[in-house]
Parts: sequence; structure tokens; C-alpha cells
Amino acid sequence: MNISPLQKARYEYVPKLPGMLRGGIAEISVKEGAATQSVADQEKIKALFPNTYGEKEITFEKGKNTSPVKKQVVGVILSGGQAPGGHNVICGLYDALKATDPDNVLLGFKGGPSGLTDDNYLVFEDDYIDQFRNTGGFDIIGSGRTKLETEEQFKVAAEVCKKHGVTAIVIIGGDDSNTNAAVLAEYFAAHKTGVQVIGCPKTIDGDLKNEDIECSFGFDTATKTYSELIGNIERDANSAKKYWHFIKVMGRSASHVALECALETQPNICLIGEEVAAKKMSLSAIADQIADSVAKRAAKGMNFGVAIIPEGIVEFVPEFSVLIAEINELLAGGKADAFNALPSWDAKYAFIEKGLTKESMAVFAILPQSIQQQLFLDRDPHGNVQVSLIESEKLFSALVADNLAQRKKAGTYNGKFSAQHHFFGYEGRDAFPSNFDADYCYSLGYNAFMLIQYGYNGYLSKVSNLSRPAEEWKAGGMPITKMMNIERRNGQDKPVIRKALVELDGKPFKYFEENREKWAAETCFKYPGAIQYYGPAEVCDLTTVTLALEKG
Ligand code: FBP
Repeated sequence: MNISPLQKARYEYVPKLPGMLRGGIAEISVKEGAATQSVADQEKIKALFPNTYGEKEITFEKGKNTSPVKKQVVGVILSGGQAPGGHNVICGLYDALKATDPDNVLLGFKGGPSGLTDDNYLVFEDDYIDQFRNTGGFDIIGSGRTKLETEEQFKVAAEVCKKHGVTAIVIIGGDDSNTNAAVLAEYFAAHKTGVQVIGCPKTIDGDLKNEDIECSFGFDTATKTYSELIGNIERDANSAKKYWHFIKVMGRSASHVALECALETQPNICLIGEEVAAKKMSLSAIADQIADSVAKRAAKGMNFGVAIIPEGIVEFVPEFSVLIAEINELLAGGKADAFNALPSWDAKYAFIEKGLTKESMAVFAILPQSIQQQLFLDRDPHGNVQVSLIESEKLFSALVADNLAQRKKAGTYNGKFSAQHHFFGYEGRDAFPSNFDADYCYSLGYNAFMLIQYGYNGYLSKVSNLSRPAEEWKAGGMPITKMMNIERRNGQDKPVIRKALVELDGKPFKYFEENREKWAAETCFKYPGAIQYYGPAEVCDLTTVTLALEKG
């Protein structure tokens, strides 16, 4: 067989359910709580969701299962970027569905949300699903980034559901996908299709988080994977004592991943995009801050260090986002072709100099040439700069090198600075889920089926009290509309789930802030090592430091 010993062993792992979901399907009863309201813009959200707004909070508890007897045909969709544990959400959903009635059917719509509208699916069976238990990746049915948001798509989705007798759809996705799940749920309710929609909170970025959702799944495993690698690099740096390592970590916008990795590994520097934006820091100010740490350490003979850079950082630097907007404008409406036709970089540079404002040109001018060129090469299908592809780890190390050269000239620094660069992203998104993610995801899926069975629509599967052992976790559901507000998107007011950015007065950031000066000047590296799947619970069932600080 073409499988590793660990994969084989993980097939046998039995995920832990919250205590209230243990003991069999017949023992799960439901308790309805208070009616809910959206976090803001109540009247507007209510008007947009007349059939699904204001529903009650749900908690499951031990007791007689009173859900109606009904054959269930459930369709499941994986949406967006991979996150460890997605397979277990489907396994939990499947096991609860089959335990309720072996004749129930689970369909997997392939390749993301477009699988539903393209009617592209498979029917899950034991032999197939068993190959994916407790494994990483989304290859069980594949994923995609097509958005289900138009009336036309909803109409097709309703037809596909009718064709297969689908009673419910489970959408496993991030804030955008779950926003769309709420809109689909409203459409299905308004058109009396009888199809329910349940969401599950996914994303390694950790930005689908609020007073109900303590964390999105995948964040735990991804940050532990990056932290293992960062810890290894720290040890290498501390052994060789000759390199500064600039490490970019994934996380499209918010800096939760970077912050968690910093809390786990105690590097010399970690940039937090939300702080950069709040303090309106310029590129030079950031470079100066890093150079301070380099210089302080060099003065003590330590010409090495580690700096963590969040993937989304540049968009938080005010002057840089203005520069990006100007570049997008400069090449809009077919002007990119004329630009590309220019014979040399010098000619292109002259074109850029003419097109940018003086302020943006000043920012552009300090960038290393490789980054300047990247800004004009990698464009998305709409012709915009792909900010996430900017090698910000190289950008900051180059700016720091310049800064140190000036200090050297001024006689204030006399160290050596040699940089190495890394990007940790995709390698964390498909790792074998940690026990936490394996348990959490299985519980989310199991719980999603209980919400379906009890007839709820437009809910997010909710498992909470996550900083405690799984036995004490709480399972239930929350209407998605409760998490929504109105935001301006593409020039329109849209109902959306609020994205969670790093809170600068939150406990994780505060802890980092209290310690970072010491970490910057001294060597306080912490080596978390690899994720452990077997052994004592205090090693294997650890949550993230973020969750422990927020909820512990
Ligand atoms: P989701 O928000 O869909 O979970 O994806 C998050 C993410 O992994 C980001 O961290 C990263 O910037 C992005 O996806 C990469 O996207 P792609 O897989 O399309 O390259």
C-alpha cells in the first residue's frame, strides 16, 4: 500500500467529541436559547434576511433525541484555501448521518462551490471515506474559490438539490463562504425549497472568529507546523550565529498566524499588520525598528536573529497601499500592454516616474529592484497587483541592510548582517491535523448533522469552550446573521460576516507587546518541535497560545 505508517495509524485515531455529543445519536437533545440580533446594522440585516434573521441560539445536551424522522440527503462543499481537518468535518458529518439512519446519503460536491452548480458530485461510502480519516488536505472532494452569490447560481443550486432530493447543504469555508451560505439559506427559505444550509468555520488565517466562534479550524495545525519550522531555524541561527532569518508566514490579511507563531517561538522580531496600520508606520520606520534589534544584538556579538513577517503586511503600511492603488490605476484599461512593450527596465522606470505622485515615487524608489519589478509583473485576473505574492521577507531584509549601511557610515553600528529568506505557507495548510483540529473538525461535522436533523437553517456549526479538554466542549449552533454587519465592498453596501483582525488590546497581542523588547535584544528562542499525535495529553492536545490566552 502506498501509505505512510503515520497515515495508517491516523486512520485508527478516534476523534474526541464534546461530552454532550457522546453516548449515541439517540441521546442528543436540543435546547433553544434566546433570539439573536446581528452584531450591527440590525434593521438592514433583518430586511435582507426576512426568513432567517433573529433565530435562536442552539445548544445540544444529553437527553432524548426528539428530532423528526426524515430521510436525509446532505450535500457537502469545501470552499476556499485548504485547512487541516477539512476531511474530518466530512467524516463527522458522515458518521452522524449514517448513525441516524444507514439509508441517509452524503453527497460531496467536487472542486468547491461550483460543484453544486455544475452538478458534479460523488456519493460517500465507507471504503472511500475511511481513506481520509484524520488526514490533511481537501483532496477528498477538492476545493475551489468560486463564489455562490448570484440569484442565477442559487436557482441552479435549487434545481440540483431538487434533482437529487437534497435536504441540506453543508458549506465548509471562511467568512466570505459562510456569508454566502447565509444568503443561500435565505434564498432557499424564501423559495420554500425545504433545503437547509449549515456552515462550518474554516481558515488557517484565524480571522473567522467572534464571541461565538472561538477559532476557525486549521489555525491550530498550520501555526504549529510553521512554529516547528521557525523553532528549527531559531536553533540553527543560535548554533551557526551568522544569519538573520526573515520568515514570511501565510495569512492573507490579518496577522493572527504571525502572532501565534511569535508566541510559540519567541523570535527577535514579529511584525503585526494591525499595529503597523494603527501607528501609520512607514516602510522606513519598520526597517528602523528591525535594524535596532540587529544593532543591539550585534553590540553583544550576536550577529544573528529571526524576524517573522506576516504575508499581509504591506497592505497595512499606509504609504504602500497608496502606491499599490496608484500602480493599479497606472496600468488600468489596457495601459499594461504599452508598459510591457517598453524595451528596457530604464524605459519602464521612466514611465513609472512620470505616472506616480511624488509621494508614491519616493516609496517606490526605496524598494529593491526585484520588488519594484514584481509590482509590475504579477497581476491578478482584474489586472491588480497581487500583494500576497510580494516577497516582503526580501523587501524588509533589503531595507534593513540599507539602514544598517547608513548606521555604519555614521559609526553607530559595526556588526555583520547576512540574511536568509523563507516563506512558510502551503506546507502548513495540508499537514495531518493536530489532535485538536482532528477532534474539533470531527465535532463540527457531527454537530452540523445534528443541526440539520433538528431542522435548522442558516446556522454555523458551533463548538466552544475549546481551551478545555474535549469532554467539556459545548456543541450547538448560531444563526449566521448574528455575525453579520454591513460593509462597503466593491462600491456596494453588502451584508458580510465581520472579519476578525488582531485586537491590539487583546490578551495575545498584549502578551507579545510586554515581552518583545526583551526578545528583540536577547536570545529567548523557544523550540516547540513537531506536532505530537501520540503521547501524554499535555503534549498532544495543546491548543494554540492565542486560544489559551483568550479563553484560558
Ligand atoms: P481561505 O481564507 O480560503 O481559508 O484561504 C487562506 C489562504 O491560505 C491565505 O492564507 C493565503 O493568502 C491564500 O489562502 C492563498 O490562496 P491560494 O491557495 O489561492 O494561493
